Amino acid sequence: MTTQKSTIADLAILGGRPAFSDQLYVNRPNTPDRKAFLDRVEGMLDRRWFTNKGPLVVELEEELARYLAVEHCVLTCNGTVALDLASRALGLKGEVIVPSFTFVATAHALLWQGIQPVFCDIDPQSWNIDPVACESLITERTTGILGVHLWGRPCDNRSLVEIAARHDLRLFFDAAHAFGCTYQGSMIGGGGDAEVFSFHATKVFHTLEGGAVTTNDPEVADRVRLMRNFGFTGYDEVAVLGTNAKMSEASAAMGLSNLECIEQFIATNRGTFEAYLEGLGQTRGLELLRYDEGERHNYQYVVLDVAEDRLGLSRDQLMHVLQAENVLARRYFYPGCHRMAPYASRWPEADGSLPHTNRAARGALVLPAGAGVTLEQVREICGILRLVADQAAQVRSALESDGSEGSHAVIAPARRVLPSQ
Ligand code: T4K
Repeated sequence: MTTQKSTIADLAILGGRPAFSDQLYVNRPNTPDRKAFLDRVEGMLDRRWFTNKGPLVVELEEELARYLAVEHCVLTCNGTVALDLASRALGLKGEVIVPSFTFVATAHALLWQGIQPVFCDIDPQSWNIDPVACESLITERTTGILGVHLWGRPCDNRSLVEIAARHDLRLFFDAAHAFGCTYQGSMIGGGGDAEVFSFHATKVFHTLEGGAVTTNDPEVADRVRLMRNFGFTGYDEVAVLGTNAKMSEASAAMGLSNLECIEQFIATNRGTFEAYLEGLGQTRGLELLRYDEGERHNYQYVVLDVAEDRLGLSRDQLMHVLQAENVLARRYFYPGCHRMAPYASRWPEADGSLPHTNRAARGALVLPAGAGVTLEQVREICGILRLVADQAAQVRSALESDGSEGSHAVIAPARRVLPSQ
């Protein structure tokens, strides 16, 4: 059920009824054909083989390697652990250069291995790691570069490859957002020494929880495979330090079933993105991040860049307005890893060298999209955004005069939606 808004008095944050009776989330999980998934689960139950190199995991690794046009795909239990394994398999230590404007898992995976993440600023246009800034951060302790294809928009791979070669560094990518996206026409997955995917439930392609390391280097793939299973080379033989990073058969059943629907998921995402594009038009102070038409994208993230000086409202004020309407927009990736614990206290000097990161973290607002959001709802969200943008000064003074800036918000600024904690 929805409520049309025609004046700012209709806004829920100022006392009106919420536009949506149900909460609209950023990227609810996609669901495949149920029968296809359940049939695979039935087979798993019949076989009584639930994990440890089961046939569904093996099949999914082959299918994904084909889809991503890469030699090796090693599945793991999640993307964060896949980052851990990739950094170990590449022999990284000392310092690794990484953008701060990313999900905190990217930096955590390095520090978890005792590697210092050296935060690099982003390019203000692409919001991806800036190669020039990256090269200026290389020291004698640097062993690698970790790029992030943020929102699925590819890094400047060519420049990064050149820098890595010039300084004899390892190069790998966090491709958590980039499933089904291309760089210069080739599927992301075979770049650098390795790429790492997240197949978390909220990703366009998911395995409930899951991840993968993909690479064209057989030695890297072998090392990741060994480490993912405690380092076992035989029943009683251990060759290297390892962990348990295996994917379960139930996850692979979901992955195989989702892979059959991937083009449909991407088409839905694209439809949602285009509806936002059309619905927002040229709204002052609200710029929708675009995708290069020359590449393939998965369109899973619909990202607004909110320019407070042009809009007349801050990004956080706009987020509170939307959340009161049950539009659960998110501030990914606020405030930037460098401003989070434990990085902020250990490397406080990083803040001064990341102006573009700090600007992006102040402006980015990710809108509900993907499964569970209809085109009609997108049009209505755009209507609210246009209403607020048209009368931003009045909205701001109303919010600031009654102190209700955040008090009606469904999610308080620093809180996350944690249904079960
Ligand atoms: N690198 C990058 C660049 C990443 O973005 C990520 C993960 C990683 C590495 C690490 O990969 P993993 O280890 O996670 O495989 C979410 C995801 O948990 C996380 O995977 C993702 N990036 C990140 C960008 O978003 P939260 O803490 O914001 O998730 P949460 O619980 O708020 O859920 C997101 C939305 O989905 C909400 O709007 C609620 C809805 N939801 C969520 C779940 C789990 C559902 O409707 N159903 C569900 O089952 O991190």
